[in-house]
Amino acid sequence: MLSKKVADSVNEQINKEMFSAYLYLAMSAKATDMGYAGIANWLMVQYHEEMFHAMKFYGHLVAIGAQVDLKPIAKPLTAETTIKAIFERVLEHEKGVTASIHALMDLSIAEKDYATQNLLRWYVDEQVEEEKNAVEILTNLKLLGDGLQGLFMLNIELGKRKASVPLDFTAVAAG
Ligand code: OFO
Repeated sequence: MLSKKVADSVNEQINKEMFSAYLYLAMSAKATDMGYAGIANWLMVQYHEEMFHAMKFYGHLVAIGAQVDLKPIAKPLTAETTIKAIFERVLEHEKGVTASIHALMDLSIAEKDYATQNLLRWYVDEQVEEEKNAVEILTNLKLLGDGLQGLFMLNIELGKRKASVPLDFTAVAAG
């Protein structure tokens, strides 16, 4: 059984993952508006990844018999006007998520919640990957240049990304 503190924090984290999904969906819409379908594809895949992260936490609460307590999702503000600024925001956002996963791990250790610690190890690894992906895209932007030619190449590259998580969350949500 989860302690109340851990259950509350997992519910908060579900909200953060849902917000992440919403943010990437808004960014994807923005990239589409700007004419970059490939970049919009990468951000849409990221939206799916974040929904999967949220539902994996949801499944953990279900499996352990703790209450799911969904909270309102904030409006994602996307003031960025360039592709480079969008990916800088992606990296900054993921660093914030990493910090909240680590805080949740610290709490689970303090509460001697071994099941949640095991689950969180998956998220710790996932965050290494998420930050690495954003850094790689920013490095490519530096190498290719963020002029029209560079963005054209990046658009083709990011258009190849495919979802690596199931798009039907029924199984993961069942815990
Ligand atoms: Fe982007 O890793 Fe979840 O939030």
